[in-house]
Amino acid sequence: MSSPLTQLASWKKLQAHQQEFDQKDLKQLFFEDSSRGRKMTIEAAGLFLDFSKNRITEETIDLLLELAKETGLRERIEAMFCGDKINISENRAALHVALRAPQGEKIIVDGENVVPKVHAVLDQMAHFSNRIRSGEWKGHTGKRIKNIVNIGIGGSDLGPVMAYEALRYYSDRSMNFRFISNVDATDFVEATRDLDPSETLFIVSSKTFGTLETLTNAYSARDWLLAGFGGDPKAIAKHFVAVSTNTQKVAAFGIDTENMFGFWDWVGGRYSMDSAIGLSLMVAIGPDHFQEMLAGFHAMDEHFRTAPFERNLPVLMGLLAIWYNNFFGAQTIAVLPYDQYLKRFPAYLQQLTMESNGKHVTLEGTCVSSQTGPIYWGEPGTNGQHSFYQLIHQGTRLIPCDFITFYQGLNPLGRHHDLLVSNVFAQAEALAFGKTPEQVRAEGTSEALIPHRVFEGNRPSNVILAQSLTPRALGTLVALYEHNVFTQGAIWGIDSFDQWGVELGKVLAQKIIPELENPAEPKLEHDSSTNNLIKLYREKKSKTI
Ligand code: G6Q
Repeated sequence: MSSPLTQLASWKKLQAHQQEFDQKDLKQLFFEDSSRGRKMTIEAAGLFLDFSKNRITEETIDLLLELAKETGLRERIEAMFCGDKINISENRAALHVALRAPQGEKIIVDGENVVPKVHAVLDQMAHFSNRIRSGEWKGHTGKRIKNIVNIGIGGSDLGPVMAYEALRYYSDRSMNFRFISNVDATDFVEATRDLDPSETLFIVSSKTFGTLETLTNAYSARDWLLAGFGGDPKAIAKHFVAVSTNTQKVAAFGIDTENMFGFWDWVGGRYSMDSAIGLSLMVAIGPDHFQEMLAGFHAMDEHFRTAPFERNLPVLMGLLAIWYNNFFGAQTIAVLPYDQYLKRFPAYLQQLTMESNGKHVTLEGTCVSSQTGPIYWGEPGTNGQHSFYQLIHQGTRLIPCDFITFYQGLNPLGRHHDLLVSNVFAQAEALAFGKTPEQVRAEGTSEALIPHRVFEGNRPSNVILAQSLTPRALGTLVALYEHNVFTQGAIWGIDSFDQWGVELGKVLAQKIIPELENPAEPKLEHDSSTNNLIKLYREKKSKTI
């Protein structure tokens, strides 16, 4: 068994090195090297990263690279790209990179080249999307489909909805796109209340086709649709398609498997938005834009696989996350997109990062020796500035921030874009350099108020810029975070591709469902709190209000 991470020579050196930062702040680092702001930048695959406002020196990078070497990051990357079964607890490959591999590439899983299969499904998706978009695909009564409703949850929802919102600019505005995920009926009712069943198509997206929330919503959708067609089951064929790996269950639900779009067990849910799970997105933006997005993903994949680590965007961002998480005790990372179309990006990243790296055992099954996955969170700027930024600027916690913005906005309007981007630069500057008591005093502030108005500064951030929010840029950005997460997981030596932590609650819910529904008083054998809550709910649920 390999020695614990915290015993590695590079880890110990990083611990010692971190102490130096008690004396050195960002202001001093910039003062010592006036070219820092230009030097500590990288441009790759159309993304520009300024990482100069981090609490690092060149030595920090060297030591972090040493850690990457000692933990075998290069070998882990190769293992992923080669289709090795790196998801060891599920005995599967994690091959989302194959979803965007160009035709002609070879990626072998269990002796089979999977790239042709990927392209066959992409062609099937394109054919279907074109038929819907052109109006050739008609509903049961011959009407054109105007409403697409994706039913899915977790990885089968967050990616499609994030990407649809992100690329809405490119979407067919004569159509409506809705996403239903929650088992709370409100989600279903609100998403369908103004829709005409004869113009509506449901895409039931579920890798397993066994997920409680998705199947409950799919059955409600079927009832809703049949009610609109006087109960005629023939209507299903024109109004339901499925995205899944489970043909049998799709057929059992009553969806013609001709109208099923497949993918494979080596695509993890949270890594699936560029598989058939992205079907609703492809209908929205069209196959060509979808292909452009895949090209963006692929460009970042290539960069990640081939660029030297010191010039490698995802590797550097992953190492910086480790630096703050493990050596400064930072518990969270804020992702702050300054583009309204990216409003769902932080929510998407929450799953990608925390389901992947929220693990407490190593690949060998022993307890990790250090903290693992930080909490990712965020909101689009500038809105966040008027709510939680206070804590980032003046609170007691260290919160590294990723600012994301574009040189050009998609909706030019007066001064808006300059004002937006000025806020990115100003926030990063304020966080890094703050405001000293002397500066506050010089503004004529009374002595009593000075402590309240001081900004310590020395708060780290990355600034990520791209030309504009194109499908390609979105693909590149998502792949950047996928590989950033991979880098972190590889350093910690954990399985970033399983998610056993979501299982226990699901199993317990299955036991509780009949205890809530059974007309006869059930014999409850939970703890006293759960028993009491169940009793209370049973008592109150039928009360007239
Ligand atoms: C993601 C997880 C999880 C999954 C959902 C939906 O990595 O596996 O979020 O995507 O539980 O699962 P199905 O697609 O099987 O319905």
